Amino acid sequence: MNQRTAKLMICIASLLIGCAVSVVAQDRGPVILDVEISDLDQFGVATRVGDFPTGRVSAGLLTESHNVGNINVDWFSAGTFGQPIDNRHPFIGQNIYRLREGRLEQIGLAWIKHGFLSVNDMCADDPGEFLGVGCFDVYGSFTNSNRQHLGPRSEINPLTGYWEPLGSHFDTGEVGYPAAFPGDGLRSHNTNFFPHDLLDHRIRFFDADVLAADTLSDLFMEGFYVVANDIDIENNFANRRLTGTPPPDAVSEWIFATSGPMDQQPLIDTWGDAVTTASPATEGKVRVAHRVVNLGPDLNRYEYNVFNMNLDRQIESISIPIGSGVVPADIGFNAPLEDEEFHYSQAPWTSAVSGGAIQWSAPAPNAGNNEEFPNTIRFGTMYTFWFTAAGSPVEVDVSLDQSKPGIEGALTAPVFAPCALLTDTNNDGVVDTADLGLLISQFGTAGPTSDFNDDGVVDTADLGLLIAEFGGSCS
Ligand SMILES: [Ca+2]
Ligand SMILES: [Ca+2]
Ligand SMILES: [Ca+2]
Ligand SMILES: [Ca+2]
Repeated sequence: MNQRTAKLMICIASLLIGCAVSVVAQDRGPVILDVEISDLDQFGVATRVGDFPTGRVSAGLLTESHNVGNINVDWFSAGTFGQPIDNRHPFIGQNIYRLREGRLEQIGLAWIKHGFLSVNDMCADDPGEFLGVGCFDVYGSFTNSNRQHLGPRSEINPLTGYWEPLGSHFDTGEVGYPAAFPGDGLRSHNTNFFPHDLLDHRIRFFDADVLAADTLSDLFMEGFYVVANDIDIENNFANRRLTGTPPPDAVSEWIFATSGPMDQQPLIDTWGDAVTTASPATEGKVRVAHRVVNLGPDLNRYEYNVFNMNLDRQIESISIPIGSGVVPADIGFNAPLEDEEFHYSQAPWTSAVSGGAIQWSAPAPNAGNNEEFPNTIRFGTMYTFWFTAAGSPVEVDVSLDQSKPGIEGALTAPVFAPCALLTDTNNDGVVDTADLGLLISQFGTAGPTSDFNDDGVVDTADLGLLIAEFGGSCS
């Protein structure tokens, strides 16, 4: 009889108090800090600038969290005016997306919401400065769009959940107005009103970007929690479909209703032919999804989405091998316009086709425009890339370059691309001696398959092209 069985036997014999408590205490196990997002609702418009349908709108959404671990989680307020700033609280992200031609695109995001005061619903704990075990805490759309609690996402390390209050937005104040640089750690910025404009820091989107959705039910909201030491970030993200009703006149507002239940995963996980986490993921998670859309005989559109879940190092360029035999057309890019993250560029990424790959990269920051950092993919944002091309899809690895310094090199993830090599005569995905043999057998003739430069003869020029690509592979 082992110790536990003996204990249970004694419990059964006594039939009374004390036994259950001692068994639970023995089996409590390791400390688990785990917060999940438990509700997403009320996508509410706050303000607009400009008349519908050519204006711009700000909004917030309701989020609820749930402590599913076995330890209380810090939920301290950042503090009040003139007092030391406290960084022991969660951070909450808010996003809006659309489907356009079936392609998922992010069209808006808010600055990060700083959590404060857990109401501790559905449990025995009183409201306070921690989220109790098993407890829930909710913020309505109005609270999540109150600029008193919204700060730049770039101030947060999403991997560790750390935020440095000293010199932060809350310490120094609104950009463009008298500010106490470099800051003193005491809260100086603590208002929802002036000097903010009508749209500042909330989820912001253009009427035109919503109207460009495939239908007004192809809209989605997404919310997520950043919590220091959370052992599982997968349950911190949720999305939900929205249906938008346009304003009845130029100065009224959109109304958004939820459509279906909350779905506890990042929205990118619901889209495309496949989604994977880029590897290595030791410094944070980046999701990559792709979709291949057949547009007609031998013509496909290739679409890629990159969503940064909690990589602090940020992504500044991507490269997809397509070989030398593919000519991409209709190359496209979408990113949401960020709020005025201090010193970050907003410039669209540019594309280039070279070296057997198609690349997109963030342009260098424009110092003349007071930019210090490129338009990187920061946590909680998704950038979209696409092109059309002939040829059949094959599996290749997309390469993602990180912006901030760190340990790991480029991240990779498997996607489909129309990879083809100009001198891969036998179409087996590699240029090797088999292709060389075919060229030799056709040398001095018109071909038919080894006249790579289309000048009517297979000669040393074609041999040079093959040698330059020798050993090349799409995978
Ligand atoms: Ca979690
Ligand atoms: Ca201050
Ligand atoms: Ca070959
Ligand atoms: Ca030739």
